[in-house]
Amino acid sequence: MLFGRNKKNPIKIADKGVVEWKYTTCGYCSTGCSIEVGLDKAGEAVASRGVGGADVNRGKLCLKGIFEHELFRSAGRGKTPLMRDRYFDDFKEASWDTALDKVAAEISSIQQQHGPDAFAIVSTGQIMTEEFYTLGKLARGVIGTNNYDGNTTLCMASAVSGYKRSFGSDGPPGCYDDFEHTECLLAIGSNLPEQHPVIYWRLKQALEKRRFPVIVIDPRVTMFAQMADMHLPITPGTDVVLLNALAHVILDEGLEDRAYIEAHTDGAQEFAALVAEYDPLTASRICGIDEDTIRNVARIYAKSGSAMTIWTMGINQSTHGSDGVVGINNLNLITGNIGKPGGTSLSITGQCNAMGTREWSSCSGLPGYRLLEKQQDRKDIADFWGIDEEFFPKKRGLFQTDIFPAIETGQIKGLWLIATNPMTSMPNTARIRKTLEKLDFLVVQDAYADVETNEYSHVYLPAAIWAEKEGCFTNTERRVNLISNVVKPYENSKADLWIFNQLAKRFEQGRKIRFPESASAVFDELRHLSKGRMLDYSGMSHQKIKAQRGIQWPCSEADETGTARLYTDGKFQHENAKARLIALPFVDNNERPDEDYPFWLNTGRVVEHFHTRTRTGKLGNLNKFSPTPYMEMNPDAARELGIHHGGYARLTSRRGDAVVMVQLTHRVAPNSVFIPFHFHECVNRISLGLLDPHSRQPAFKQAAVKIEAAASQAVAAKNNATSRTY
Ligand SMILES: Nc1nc2c(c(=O)[nH]1)N[C@H]1C(S)=C(S)[C@@H](COP(=O)(O)OP(=O)(O)OC[C@H]3O[C@@H](n4cnc5c(=O)[nH]c(N)nc54)[C@H](O)[C@@H]3O)O[C@H]1N2
Ligand SMILES: Nc1nc2c(c(=O)[nH]1)N[C@H]1C(S)=C(S)[C@@H](COP(=O)(O)OP(=O)(O)OC[C@H]3O[C@@H](n4cnc5c(=O)[nH]c(N)nc54)[C@H](O)[C@@H]3O)O[C@H]1N2
Ligand code: SF4
Ligand SMILES: [Mo]
Repeated sequence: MLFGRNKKNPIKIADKGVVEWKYTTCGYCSTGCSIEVGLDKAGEAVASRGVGGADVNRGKLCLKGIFEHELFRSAGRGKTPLMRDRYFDDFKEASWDTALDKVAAEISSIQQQHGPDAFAIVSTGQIMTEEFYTLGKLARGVIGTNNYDGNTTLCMASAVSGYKRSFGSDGPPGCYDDFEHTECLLAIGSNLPEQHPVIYWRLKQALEKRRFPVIVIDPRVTMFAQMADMHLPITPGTDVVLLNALAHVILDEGLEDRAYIEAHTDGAQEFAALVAEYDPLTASRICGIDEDTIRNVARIYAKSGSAMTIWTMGINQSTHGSDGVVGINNLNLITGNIGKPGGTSLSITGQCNAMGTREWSSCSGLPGYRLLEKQQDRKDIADFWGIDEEFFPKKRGLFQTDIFPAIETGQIKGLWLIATNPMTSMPNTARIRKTLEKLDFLVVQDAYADVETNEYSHVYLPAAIWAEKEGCFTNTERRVNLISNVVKPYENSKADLWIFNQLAKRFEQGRKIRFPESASAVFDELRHLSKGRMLDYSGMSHQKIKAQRGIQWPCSEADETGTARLYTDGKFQHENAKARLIALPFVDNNERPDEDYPFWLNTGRVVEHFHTRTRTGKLGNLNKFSPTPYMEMNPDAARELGIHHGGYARLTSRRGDAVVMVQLTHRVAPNSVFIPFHFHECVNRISLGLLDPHSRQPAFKQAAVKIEAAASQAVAAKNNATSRTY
């Protein structure tokens, strides 16, 4: 016997028979880990491993990355184009030519009958930068609709808007290396250990070398809150009040960096006058954090040699999302914490390439952070593409969250969805269903044919996924990294870049503009268009990016490596090069719990799943750890309602209802519940999603619900019915 009674069973790592490792970058979250995918003798992807020499992850991966190679052959992938006349008919298989001819013909016919903006395009944060740029060229330069946006409106729009208001441009100024230098970390509405596990690991590594205070602001006791030195369980949706109060204490006690404020900011007086109204006592009654804690946090932050703030959806997905971001920037400007090691406002991005779409897709403007509103920017791009400048609109069109209501009212007749699944990810599922049913024409371009939104399409275009293609992603810290091609596209699916190029050929203007076929040729256009600009790519190439395992922009032709931080010279992107301190009066406009709907509904994510589970729902090693729609509920609240751990509960809001399994936990307060949004026909049936006035981002984190015990699992199964089987 190999294993005698006294011998331990040794851990053996299965030999997967890898004969070659290929370099790529993770396609889930925006951490941007470098991955190598192992191929066996037959060329099948059989393993994934972290890349040791990559600065981002230093050999580590989280559990999603470890199983990423299983994606390529996972259930539900689209094999071939599909078509039907009405969305409730059966699909018929079609050739690529037939399907693309149909899409082009429908776009032209809708635009001729109802005007160019009656056809809308909604894309994603999950395709390559070269694909984004090409889609932008097609949408803005060829098709010419102004109703073109991305799912980043559900995700990063508030960060973008806040950066623009404060600094004059989008672009996160900091980087992960700031953890190595900071003397105080404030984390607001971010569950880093679950949603960006490898950034969290970088933080833990910094803390092992040198202690500094970690302060977490989140209504829930997340894993991050548990490890923090201080946890501030804020009243939902009131972060702006707390941020104003922190500034109040700093100015009141003379702890600000006066020299920095005078040299580099505008608006200090109006700002000081507004925050004077937010004394800690007044603020505590709104945001639920006691006045001594407010004073204490303000002093720790302002007295640190350098201090930084990170945030994610707890800030962005709010009716005060953009203001929350500006509030964070205000705090860092008055304490002189922008552009220095360990001093920064670092928005933790969501999707793998949410940054790439912000930089290059033309969704909100034109490539390279150019604006439709600026004549010179329109001219630059029109000249480079070889078209008439007048073809561009002079201001941006509708955001994603305004495109859907415009379909509802009949202003928009046709829609093209690329790598996004609004049937599960948008608030108020019943309303979205009705909206999609109204469309004269819907084309869904997705790697998975079983994505819920496809139930309403007329044409389905099967896309290749992740490392079946090649190109770049930009991560949270502005690092451009390379996805090299690892395996061939699944069955008859095609790279998004190929699909965009083929479609361009079907329009007259598309034959006038040049559409390079390879990702590296597209990349050359990005280098050219970014030369000398804030997001300079001109010193990068696919080879150089791979050799350095990612390069942070700006990287000019003269640069060997990229740049870790922005605004190190205190010069900002507003015309007078100053940053703005902006007064933020708080308006209490959320749906709040009341007698009829007594609980706060909070929504978010779990570590095992990515978004609407098109991918992670199919991978055994991920789905088996989190297979069921569930709700975190406080045991005291549950007892009063006769609800049990492991039982089922029905939640009702003013929009609809949902049934979930109950997990009793003190992570949530007695008047709050938390539900992950990954499951179809679940929490977005009841969410509200009021919009932020600046960013148009939905407040997914605040709504009011009532809760009752549900009779049995059968009810749950009926209510959560999905068209998928696993
Ligand atoms: N495993 C996994 N990782 C992911 C993703 C995924 O789906 N799965 N998605 C990626 C994407 S696209 C994104 S955008 C990020 C999101 O990453 P995170 O924003 O970190 O994740 P969420 O769970 O959406 O929300 C974060 C926290 O906000 C808190 N919150 C709710 N309301 C408030 C409030 O009013 N104030 C404050 N201060 N906090 C509040 C919630 O309690 C929650 O703990 O994750 C990325 N990483
Ligand atoms: N209640 C609630 N709702 C939320 C949130 C929340 O916190 N709470 N968070 C919001 C946020 S931050 C986000 S980012 C959104 C995400 O919402 P969605 O973007 O709708 O969700 P995903 O499941 O990521 O959809 C991406 C789709 O792209 C497909 N795909 C992947 N790679 C490729 C590719 O290379 N090409 C093509 N063509 N398709 C591909 C996938 O199969 C998948 O169907 O959800 C939002 N909704
Ligand atoms: S932390 Fe994000 S980028 Fe890194 S392996 Fe996990 S999902 Fe991928
Ligand atoms: Mo996101």
